[in-house]
Amino acid sequence: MSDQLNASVVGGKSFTAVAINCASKAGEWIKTKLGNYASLDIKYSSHDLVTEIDKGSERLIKNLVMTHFPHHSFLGEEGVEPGPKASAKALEDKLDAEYLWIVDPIDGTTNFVHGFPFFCVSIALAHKGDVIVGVVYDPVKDELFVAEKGKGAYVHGKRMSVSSEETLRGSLVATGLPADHHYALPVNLKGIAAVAPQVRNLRIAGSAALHMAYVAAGRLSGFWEIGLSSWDLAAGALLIQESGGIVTDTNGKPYDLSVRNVMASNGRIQDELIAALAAANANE
Ligand code: 2AM
Ligand code: CA
Repeated sequence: MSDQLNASVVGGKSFTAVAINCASKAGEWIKTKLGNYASLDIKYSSHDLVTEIDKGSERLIKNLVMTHFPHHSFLGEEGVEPGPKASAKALEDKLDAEYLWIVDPIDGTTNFVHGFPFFCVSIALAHKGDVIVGVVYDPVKDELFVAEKGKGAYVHGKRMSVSSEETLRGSLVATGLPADHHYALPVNLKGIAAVAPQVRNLRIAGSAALHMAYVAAGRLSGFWEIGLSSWDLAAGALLIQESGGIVTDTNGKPYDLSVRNVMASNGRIQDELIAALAAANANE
């Protein structure tokens, strides 16, 4: 057995199998709670919501991960104080971990709260800061997106590859409307004004991780957003890289876990998208 294989199989369960198990269990549970939850908290602002379902989903995932890998570190959105400073600090504190699970228990909480069926569970495992497993599960469509570093990315068991669009003109591109209305939203609005006239059309569906999975699957040719956190991006970044796409920050710096302003695409339109943001002074 190779060292690589040894490292990723502990107690008979592979990292990827545990990630898939966690995402599908949490996703199925979340789906049963759609339109059926008791409490809603405002986190950072009225645009930043959390329900007891987010917290329950994270507990479920954390318990399962810790049962299999008690010595691994865990970074989940709901274990961190709200706000960009706290999320950057929480990642920094754990970046040295040998194995770090990075979890968004519901990405697209606002959609979940409103019954808009576009949200997912996002689970990544990083080894010494490098994402080696990424799983995104959309329970509404029962779609499981899975990537292992160096081994490709799959949806419904079929290998994914990014779209072949060469130009912005022919591209469907997504972005987000950030919850931070002081800094990130105004920047992204400038980007939207710049990019919208250049692409076939823009989509803003409210889940960064699912948008990233759609870039990996070739359904979107690009996605960017300002002011995200590691748990929004880690799994989706590996999905895209393993599907032949490119993930950088909005200035073109290669993706790592600290990236908050993301630009992801099929690779072919990456430079044009970054240039469009730069020309509008909308890349940070
Ligand atoms: P979330 O649903 O897990 O919070 C929408 O633009 C995207 O931004 C979603 O993926 C959402 O993830 C993410 N996001 C990042 N920071 C956020 C915040 N403070 N409030 C709401 N959504 C946020
Ligand atoms: Ca979330």
